[in-house]
Amino acid sequence: WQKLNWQDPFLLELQLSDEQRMVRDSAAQYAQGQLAPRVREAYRAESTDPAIFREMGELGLLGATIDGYGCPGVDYISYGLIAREVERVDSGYRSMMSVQSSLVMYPIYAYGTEEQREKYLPKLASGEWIGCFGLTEPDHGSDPGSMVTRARSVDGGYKLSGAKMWITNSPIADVFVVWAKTDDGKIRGFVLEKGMDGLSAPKIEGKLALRASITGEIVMDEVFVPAENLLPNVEGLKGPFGCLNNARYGIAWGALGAAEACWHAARDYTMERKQFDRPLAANQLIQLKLADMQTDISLALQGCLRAGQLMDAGQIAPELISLIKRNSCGKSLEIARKARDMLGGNGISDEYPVMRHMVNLEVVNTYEGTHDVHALILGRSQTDIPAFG
Ligand code: TGC
Ligand code: FAD
Repeated sequence: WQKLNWQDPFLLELQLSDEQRMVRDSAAQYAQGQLAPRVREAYRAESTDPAIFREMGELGLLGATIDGYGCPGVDYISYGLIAREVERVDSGYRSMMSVQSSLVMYPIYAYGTEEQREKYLPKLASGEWIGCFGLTEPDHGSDPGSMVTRARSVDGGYKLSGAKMWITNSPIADVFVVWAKTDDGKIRGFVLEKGMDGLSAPKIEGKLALRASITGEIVMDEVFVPAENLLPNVEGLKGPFGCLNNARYGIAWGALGAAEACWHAARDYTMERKQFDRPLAANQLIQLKLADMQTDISLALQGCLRAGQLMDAGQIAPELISLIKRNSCGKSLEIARKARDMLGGNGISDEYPVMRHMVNLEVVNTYEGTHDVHALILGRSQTDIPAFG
């Protein structure tokens, strides 16, 4: 019998290849060395440093699964490991990275022309350009199929009108992947660029979560978009959902990084802190919480690893991605709430990362399909009955 490795009960480490460990180590080194020291101030000031994109670009963390165009072409397990390391510091930093990678670079790569790939991907990969993804609208969030943003055909292209809401990176974006309905009512993807007439991206102020990641609107007032900026190779909701599959997969790994940070902080704190003349960790109620955290995180990581193998083999069903996204986010949020409680009054201070992770995870549990919407996706897959509307 082996002694249990309490931090890694399933020995995930031994299930990784040398290359996956190398990618993970380089992401961890960057996250702990460069991101961790500045997150507290960024969060307090609600400020997003655009230099982070260039730093991530230098390390090959943007569009990491894409082969060519300045991207390293790593596998999906490596992509998950990167998300976990970045989100161990802050969900907002992972958000900046995963929008750029899965929601901007991926659709240009998968649905774009060769000219579009060559024009946009290298600059997005290096972080010289920042991208955003506009699907959600003020009145259409969980139900994006009802969007009202329109792309009217005109001579040489389209005129886009409408508004997108809650868009990560939009106020600092150079490249906007926007989904709109054309004259025939079909959903199509368009690449807009900063500076186009009629395009603006005001910041959403007053966010109480994900404060290190800037969020805004995209407002389009008859924006002329040339025909060559249409993504030609997809139409319908499967366009944006194809991108969301990748992003949701990354979130499933990432949320667990945030949960691990909370678990370890709660363990360290309760080992040190004494009440009633003994460490808090000596109490059964505290140990129960630590055991639950360990169990939920380690089982969820194994699920993500298996999903990554299926992604890499091209055998994954989107519903399995819903399962892991929902499980990781829901469990991580519960873990962060418990950890916050275990730190007592100190749990509300930003001297510790726990409350920041907790409020961030409220967002992560909501975006890219809410916890309940993913339950309905899983319900539909078992019953063939859509319960959405
Ligand atoms: P439904 O009838 O289910 O599907 C319409 C068409 O889409 C296809 N499809 C998919 N294709 C690929 N992957 C998937 N996961 C797919 N899901 C659906 C489907 O096959 C169909 O194709 P076709 O060819 O037959 O037309 O559509 P519905 O309107 O009934 O959808 C229902 C529902 C609830 C599942 C869906 O609307 C949904 O998932 N809602 C959640 C919305 C959401 O996730 N929004 C995310 C916005 S982006 C974001 O939050 C970024 S935050 C990132 C960050 O900062 O990190
Ligand atoms: P709603 O759809 O109004 O849902 C509200 C509540 O109702 C939820 O609890 C939901 O589960 C529930 N509900 C909805 N429908 C049903 C139903 N049929 N049955 C039962 N319950 C239901 N979007 C983008 O396009 N790009 C981005 O980059 C982006 N970044 C974001 C960043 C942040 C910080 C946030 C907060 C959001 C971001 N989003 C982005 C939007 C996000 O995807 C949506 O907020 C999310 O999809 C939910 O939509 P909604 O906010 O309109 O909530």
